Amino acid sequence: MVLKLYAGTRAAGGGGLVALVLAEKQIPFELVVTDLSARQHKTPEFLAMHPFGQIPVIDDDGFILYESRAICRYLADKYADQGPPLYPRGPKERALVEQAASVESANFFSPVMQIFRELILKPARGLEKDQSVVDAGVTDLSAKLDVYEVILSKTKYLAGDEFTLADLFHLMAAPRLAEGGVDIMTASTRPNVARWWNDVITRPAWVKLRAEGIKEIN
Ligand SMILES: N[C@@H](CCC(=O)N[C@@H](CS)C(=O)NCC(=O)O)C(=O)O
Repeated sequence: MVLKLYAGTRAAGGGGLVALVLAEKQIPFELVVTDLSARQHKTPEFLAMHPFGQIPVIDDDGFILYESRAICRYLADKYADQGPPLYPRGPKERALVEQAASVESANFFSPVMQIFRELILKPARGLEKDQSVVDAGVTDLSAKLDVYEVILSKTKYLAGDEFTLADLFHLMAAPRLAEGGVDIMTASTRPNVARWWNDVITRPAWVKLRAEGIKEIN
């Protein structure tokens, strides 16, 4: 049975990450469009798959998995032999991916979401942004990116010289900060971060996903 992805159609958030792994590795899948505005993620059937009632979820021949980063790891591992090696199997190489992925979730994601909520989510809901919250998020994220600049002055990507899940996880929300007027990822004061970010956001599979939305692969 073909793998099912429960997500929206936009390449955004966790659904976007999973769709990118599927695209990079050309894994066939069926998209089960889950409309949050219709609360399709809170039905008893959906909650039986994902007790927190969120997207994305996959159903791989009866194996149900939620949490986008866990899904990405599972798919990249299962399909290790096709497409780019997003999740290397050697213990040291994998540990370096996990190190950079932990940095993403512990250091990067929180200030990105702080800015994202104010600049993208609140206006979309007709709410006023709080500039002081944006400023605090930018200060926090800037300090983290100063460290990224050091790391990326030594390697092409965050876990070495290959693009891996650790880089991919940064695409959860940060690509939309520029839309909100925060061009922090490509600031000229951090040339290595800017080089890395431009490389990541111009990967052909990501550009296609952003332009066309999530499309099934047969
Ligand atoms: N940590 C989760 C976050 C999932 C998440 O927040 N999904 C959002 C859409 S991007 C959602 O389902 N929101 C509806 C809700 O939480 O009720 C993951 O990475 O999968």
